[in-house]
Order: sequence, then structure tokens, then C-alpha cells
Amino acid sequence: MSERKVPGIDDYEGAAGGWGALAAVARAVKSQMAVGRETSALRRVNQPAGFDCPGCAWPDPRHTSSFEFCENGAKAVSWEATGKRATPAFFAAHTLSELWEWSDHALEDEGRLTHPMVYDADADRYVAIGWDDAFTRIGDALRALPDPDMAEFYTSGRTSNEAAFLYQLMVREYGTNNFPDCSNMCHEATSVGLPESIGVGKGTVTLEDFEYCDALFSFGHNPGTNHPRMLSTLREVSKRGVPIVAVNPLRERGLERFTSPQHPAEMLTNTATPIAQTYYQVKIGGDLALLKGMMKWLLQADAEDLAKGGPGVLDHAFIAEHTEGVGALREDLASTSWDEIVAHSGLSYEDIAAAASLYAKAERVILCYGMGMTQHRRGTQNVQQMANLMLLRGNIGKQGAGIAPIRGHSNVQGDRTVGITEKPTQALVDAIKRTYGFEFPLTHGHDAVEAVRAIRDGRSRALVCMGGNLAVAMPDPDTTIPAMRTLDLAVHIATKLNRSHLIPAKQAFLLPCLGRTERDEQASGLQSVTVEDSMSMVHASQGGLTPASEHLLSEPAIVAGIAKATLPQTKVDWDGLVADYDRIRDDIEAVFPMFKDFNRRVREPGGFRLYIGASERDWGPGRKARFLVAPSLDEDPGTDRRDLLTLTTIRSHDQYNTTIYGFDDRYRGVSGRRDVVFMNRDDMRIRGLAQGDRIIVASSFDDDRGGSRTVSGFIAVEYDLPPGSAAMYYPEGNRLVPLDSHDPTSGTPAYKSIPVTVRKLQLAEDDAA
Ligand SMILES: Nc1nc2c(c(=O)[nH]1)N[C@H]1C(S)=C(S)[C@@H](COP(=O)(O)OP(=O)(O)OC[C@H]3O[C@@H](n4cnc5c(=O)[nH]c(N)nc54)[C@H](O)[C@@H]3O)O[C@H]1N2
Ligand SMILES: Nc1nc2c(c(=O)[nH]1)N[C@H]1C(S)=C(S)[C@@H](COP(=O)(O)OP(=O)(O)OC[C@H]3O[C@@H](n4cnc5c(=O)[nH]c(N)nc54)[C@H](O)[C@@H]3O)O[C@H]1N2
Ligand SMILES: [Mo]
Repeated sequence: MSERKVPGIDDYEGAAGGWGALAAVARAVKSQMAVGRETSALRRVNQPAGFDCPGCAWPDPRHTSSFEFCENGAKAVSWEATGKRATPAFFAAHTLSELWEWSDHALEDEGRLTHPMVYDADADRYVAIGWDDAFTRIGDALRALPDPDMAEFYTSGRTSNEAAFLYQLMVREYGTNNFPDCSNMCHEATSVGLPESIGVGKGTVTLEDFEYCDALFSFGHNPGTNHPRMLSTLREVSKRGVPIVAVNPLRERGLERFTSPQHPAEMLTNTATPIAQTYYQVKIGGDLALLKGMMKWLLQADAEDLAKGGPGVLDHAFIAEHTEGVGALREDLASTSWDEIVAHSGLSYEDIAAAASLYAKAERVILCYGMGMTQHRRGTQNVQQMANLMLLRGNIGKQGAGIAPIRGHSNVQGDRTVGITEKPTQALVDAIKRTYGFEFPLTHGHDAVEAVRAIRDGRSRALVCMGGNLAVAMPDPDTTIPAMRTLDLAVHIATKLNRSHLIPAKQAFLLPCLGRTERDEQASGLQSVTVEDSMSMVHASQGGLTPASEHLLSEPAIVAGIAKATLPQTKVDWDGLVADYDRIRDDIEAVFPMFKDFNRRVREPGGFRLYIGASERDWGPGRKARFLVAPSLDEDPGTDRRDLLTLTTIRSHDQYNTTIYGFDDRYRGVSGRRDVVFMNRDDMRIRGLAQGDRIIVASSFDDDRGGSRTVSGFIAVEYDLPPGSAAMYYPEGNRLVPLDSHDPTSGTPAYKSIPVTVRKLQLAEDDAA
């Protein structure tokens, strides 16, 4: 860390967790909740008969009810269960143009939405409207479109299985498959890449497997911040003496050491459990090279061992029985030189050999990964090379081993399972026809990038958003936001105000819904919903708090309201389904047979696991697992120029996606600000930059914008990351990413690899900035 003192920038010496985490929870609760009524919510997180934590998709220990403490889960809960309210009086006092100038933090910090609202263009304000009026007008507007494919239906991954199922049912009866969803920006490379490799687009491990693994690899994710409950698992793994290997350009504290707030001895003595034994600071976008390097080393070691009469290093029996395509992989690796591998990964041959040899020594390996792997132009290839690595030693489909994509939103995986997909299968078409008697087209609809393109080009005229903050989460706000302003209809179903809601279409509606923490009463009584976590465990979630306003409806009820108004000839008994969510679950079971006995099984403690073929070495009908070849070492083709830095965008410790809880990033030593660009010391020196200097970051993807794709006035902060790599926060960095910079196979935006130039702001520019 540099000598120069800059406000809000310091070294963080502590471990992850510990007293800092407890203090942060106390602050989050104090700033949001009226102590007493709402704080009782914190005791019901992830409990039997409680609600599923909206914080992340990490599973809960199956049969325990021990309180799993997590700082960021507590922030998520207190943010939703806040005592603050954004009422019609608030909207009467502020025009949308005025609110546009507010920060993302300030908008959500107004608190929970209380009334359904409609945009009044003359006053430039949202005004209250009755639910029935809102539904009628939305239904009229949707029916007025000449073609159902001119409407986009976005889903963000907090939506329960029940709400998501009804939502896709309504949209399909309406007649389109336009389902942009947050998964398109997140683990789409997994959903598209893994089925080709192992026959299923989900992880193959369970929480129990972590008790049996003898090595654990963590590629490109930051558990200390984004799935903190995972730290308890990593701590147990580490205590067993199992090596944990982190592959990440940034040194992330949660991967280094952790003090568990569940363990009083560690708290009192201020000791920490070391987490990663080895930390490989790969270059941003260097993972593909590292993975190929590890595999190349394994093949060489295998050949040497076989030549000496040994059994080899690969699992030859597994490869022969269960896989195909190893020949092509061998050829690809043989034609890739170590020089290239070293140059592209930013790691030495010795480092890569050490990682590979550690992998080879372990009998049971778990490989976890996150956004650092998927959000690249070759995110799909990244995922498939990880699968290759695992298949080479039979590390899929045995106890203590497997591949573990760490999902984002708490139900993003479940939403997909119950039909939120722009690419429906014939089986889904048939099942819906059988269950409801209507047909819908098999044609592919729009994913998130396609949806924004269609809106930009005027091909889509309506946007309905089930949660989320599409305009801010997507790349290229300079394209997305003006495009959204041209819509005929915008409908946002949300808990809190965000920037996407401030982009009025000709008609715009803001519909407030219940959150997970709240009681959902319907005609048959108190309801619970279900969610699916990262390990395909489905379980129930029931809120206990009094709703934030008496005018809120549940997400299923809002979908039903829109459906009835839009589809006068509907074949679905919407009222009946909403009256009793058990009926929705019966219908889910009817359409998706893997939910057999849904209502019974979800009432068992801990719920149940969906069938994952690859976990049983069942790779799908008539097929084997496949080794797949990635065309080169280039994770982000078209971005490598020596004069450029590669910038990645990351989450701070004080945010949930576009929800900014606060301005601290404790483990990275940042407090009270987000206007930072983390840079390598040498890269700063070469550019004549000192700690805290104001800079201008310009995307080299600028052909279409004539120099305007820049972020200006942020400060340079020295950080431990490889030369040539830099990082800043999401969403501040999103304007540097063009809409077209995405993985062509999965559509995932390349948020993690932006070629940029960085220079010091001159004094005159600084004044202007
Ligand atoms: N508190 C909190 N929890 C969350 C969220 C949140 O915002 N806040 N978001 C939720 C969602 S939707 C998601 S998807 C997950 C996201 O969880 P993560 O996947 O952990 O998300 P990111 O913060 O984007 O961090 C990715 C990590 O990848 C590293 N990285 C960046 N570029 C590269 C690269 O090229 N190679 C490698 N190997 N690593 C790289 C970064 O240094 C960082 O540590 O978390 C979920 N949980
Ligand atoms: N540069 C960059 N951009 C990224 C990423 C990145 O790493 N870098 N990550 C991407 C990823 S992984 C994701 S998942 C997307 C996230 O994209 P989104 O899912 O669209 O965004 P969120 O910020 O999670 O949405 C927050 C809003 O959801 C609403 N909300 C909260 N709870 C509920 C609820 O229970 N019901 C309803 N109906 N609404 C609710 C609130 O109004 C809140 O304002 O962003 C993507 N964008
Ligand atoms: Mo995500």
C-alpha cells in the first residue's frame, strides 16, 4: 500500500468475519429497522418454518436449525424489513426528473413501496392508482400490441418458484417466449456450457460432499462478500487439513482467512482460520490458459507415469466408460505451447505445475466458481474447460467431488427450473398443452441482451419486470436507458424504488409486492413459497412479518391480476391457484415431473433435492460426458492490446447487485466511497499516477461512441492484483461495456474483461468532472 494518505483508503489487516461483521450487522439493523417488530425477522432466517434468506443461493446445513449467522444476509433482511416507506406523499413531492439525480443508494433508502402507482406524464410524477385499474390498463396495453413478441418479460432471481411458474404460464398463454432474466447476465455460461459437457446445466455437488473432498478449488468468486455462509463450510474444510486453492486476480480476504462469528473461541482470541492454502493471482481473463496448462501438465505426468509402468495420473477407466472426445482435447493441448500458456495466464510454469499436481494428488476434488469465470466473451468455454479438468480424473459423480457453480440470486436456479427460459423444449410445450389445453410456439424468444436490442430497435414496445433493476444491471446504460424511454408500456413489480422505475414509458406502472420476510395470506390462509438453492435443494420459505403496507399484493397475485386482464379467454384458473399455493405446486408437478410429490416432499425438514443426472454419472439419454475443445487461449477475443489494461467489475462488501447498502468495502480497505479503480503498483507508476490521483478510464470499445465511453474523476488505488489487470465496482463500470461485448454462445455480457486506457485527469478536466 502506498505511503500517500487518501481519505477512505486504508489497509485492512483483519480476517473476514469476526467482530467487524458483528458491528456491521448492528449498524445495518439500526439504520433500517424499528427494533422489536422487525428484528424478530433475523431470528427466522433459514429456520424450519422461517423464510429463505434473500441474500444468496448457498444451501443451508440440511438437518440443523442452528442459526447461521451471516453479515450480508442480515443486511439483505434488514434492507427489506426496513421501517422506512416510499408512500404516495413521497412521490407527490418529487418529479421523476428530480429523482433521476439521486444516487442508487438514496433511491432504495426511501424504503418500501406502499401503493400501486402510475406515471402521470404532465406532472412527471408517479400517482397512486387502484390495483384493478392498473391491471385493466396493463391488460389493455398488452392486448393492443400487434404481436405478443413485441413484449419483453424480465425476471430477477428473487422470485419464488410459485410466482415464476405463474409468470411464465401467463406469458406463454399470451404467446411469446421473450424471457430475458438475470441469469442471462450471470450463470448463463453454466446453463449453456455444462449441458454440452455433462448433460445438465447445474452443479453436481451437495453440501455433504464438502465433508469428503480432499482438495477444493475456488475459481473467480468472492465468498467472503457474496456467499458468506460458504465461509463456514470452507472453514470446516480447511480445519480438516484439506488444501483450498483460490484462483483470483484480486487477493480477497474471505478467501485468505476467516474468523467465525459462530465460534466464540475464535471471536474472543481474535484468531482466524486460514482458508486458501494457495492463492494463484491469475491475470484477468487468464483462466482459460491456466486450465489448459493444468490439463497439459496432467497429460504429460500421465504419459510419464504410464511409461514407468504406473497406473497413470488420469482416471482411464472413467474416461473409457463415461466420456468421449478426449482425443481432440489431447490434440488441442499438444498444439498449445507452454510459452503461450504462461503469457496468457500471467502465472509461471512452476505455479501451474504446482496447481495441477495438487489437483492430481487429490482423490476427491470440488471445484467452485462464480462470475470471474462466466462473465467473459468465452465464458461458456471457461465453464467447459473446468468440466474437462474434472472429467480427466473422474471428479464428477462421486462422493466428495464435483463441479459447483455458485449461483447468485437466491432463487435464480429455481426460476429456470420452473420454466423461465427463452428456449422452451418440446417437452414443455407438450406438458403445458396437456395440463392447460393451450399451445405456445417453440420458437426461441429474447434473452436479456436481445431484449434490449429489440427495445432499442423499436421491435419491442412493452417491458414487464418481475423485480430487478434491468437498466442498471445491463451493460451499456447509454444504450439501454434511452431505448427504454421509447417504450409504450413499462411495468415494474418491485419492493423498493430503483433507477429502472424512473424511466417512464408512455404508460408506466410501479406495482409493490410482498417480500420474503412478510406474511402472505390468501383465501386458504397463510402461504409459503419454495426456492431452489445452488445445490438443487428445494425448500419452503414462509415470511412472518406484517406486510410493509396493507396495499401490497404477493407476486403470484399480481401475475394473476395481469393475466386475467390480459387474457379474457384464459384457460387457467388464476384465482383458484392464488387462493392456495399448494395448487400451484400441484401444477408445477404436473408440468415438470421431476417435482414428483412436491407438496409432500417440500414439507419434510430441509426439503428435497432435484434429480441431477451427472451426480449419478447419468449424462443424459444415450450420451456420455464430453470433453470439449476451446478454440484458443483467448478468454476475451479482441481485447488484447499491450497498451491497454484489462478492467474487471466487482461487487463491494456493501452492496447487493444494484442495491447499494452503503459505501464501505471493508475487506478491501475502502470506506465511505465507491469512486475507486484498483490498480497494480507498476501500472500506476508507468502512467505517472500516485495513490488517490483522479483518473479517466476509457473503454477501447469505443468505435460507436467517438470517445464518450468513459468514466471520469474516479481515483486510482494501489492494490494487490497482477500487472495489466484493474478493477472497479459494478454498476459504476457498466457504461464501459458495450451491449455487443458478450459471449456469443450464452449471451452473457463480458463484464469481467473490459480493455481500457487509464490516464491522469488534468486540472482543467478535473474541475469539469
Ligand atoms: N452480499 C452480496 N451477495 C451477493 C451479491 C451481491 O451483490 N452482494 N450478488 C449475488 C449475485 S446475483 C451473484 S451472481 C453472486 C456473485 O458472486 P461472485 O461471483 O463472487 O461475484 P463478483 O463480485 O462479481 O466477483 C467475482 C470474483 O471474481 C474475481 N474475478 C474478476 N475477474 C476475474 C477473472 O478474469 N478470472 C478470475 N479467476 N477471477 C476474476 C473478482 O476478483 C471477484 O473476487 O453473488 C450473489 N450474492
Ligand atoms: N458490471 C457488472 N454488471 C453486472 C454484474 C457484474 O458482475 N458486473 N452482475 C450481473 C448479475 S450476476 C446479475 S444477477 C444482475 C442483477 O440484476 P437484477 O436482478 O436486475 O438486479 P438487482 O439489483 O438484484 O435488483 C434489485 C431490485 O429488485 C427489487 N426486489 C428486491 N426484492 C424483491 C422481491 O422480493 N420481489 C420483487 N418483485 N422485487 C424485488 C427491488 O426493487 C430492487 O431495487 O446484474 C448483472 N450486472
Ligand atoms: Mo447474479
